[in-house]
Amino acid sequence: RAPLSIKAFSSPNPSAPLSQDDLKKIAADKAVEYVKSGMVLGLGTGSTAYFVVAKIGELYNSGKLTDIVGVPTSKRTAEQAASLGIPISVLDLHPHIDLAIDGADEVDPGLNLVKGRGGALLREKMVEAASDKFVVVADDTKLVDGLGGSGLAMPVEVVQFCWKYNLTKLQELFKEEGCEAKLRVDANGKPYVTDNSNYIVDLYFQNPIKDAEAAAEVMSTFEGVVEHGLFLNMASAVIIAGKEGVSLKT
Ligand code: ABF
Repeated sequence: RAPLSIKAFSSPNPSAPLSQDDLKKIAADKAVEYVKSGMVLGLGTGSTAYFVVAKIGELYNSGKLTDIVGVPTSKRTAEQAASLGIPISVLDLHPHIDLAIDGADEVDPGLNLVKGRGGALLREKMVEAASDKFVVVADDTKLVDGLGGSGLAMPVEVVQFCWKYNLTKLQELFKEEGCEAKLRVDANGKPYVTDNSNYIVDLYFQNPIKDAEAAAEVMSTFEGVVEHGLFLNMASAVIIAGKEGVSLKT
């Protein structure tokens, strides 16, 4: 992917303590600076992407952005965009996306990502892979030395049919990382069902994944694995907001 040329760095006011939401909003606003009139936009999912869509809606409604189309990565983002009056579409009608902006769960030093804790990984990966530029927005809690290193889930979307079969295979694949695989459940203790009617197996690692590229390749060969949360070599840039300021990594 072509690198982005804009360099961004700013220092928030040190006297005013910033919440995690403030940081997400700062990163989101910075990312929206890349949005131009006439673009087809991949609209991400999650609490940081929420601020991105809100800002795009604000600019669109004030007439500062015109002639844009958003391709949402989840039903909830589609609802948010539609509620703001942003024109929305789907990949089948807009297979070429100029710019996608989305959050992430983990960001490593090579700008590789874990995504999908919000449950939208399949549509996110499809939309972001179809984008000329993919800008990630995150607060600095998302930075890790190695993927899987946060101790939080790395999601894998699987078909409902014999989901346990894949859960066992995934756990076995990552046994050296001390992986525990769990079926994601909703607030009622029922299996969480994605926008695409699949289940999610969450993988918890004691140690970061040794070879993420190899792992991604192997997971993709498992019949019944629809998509996994490793987004490797996809990000054009990552905008990270921390207490010290906002930085752009390309
Ligand atoms: C999406 O939202 C996901 O890929 C990721 O799971 C999540 C990040 O959420 P948040 O911005 O709320 O931390 O981008």
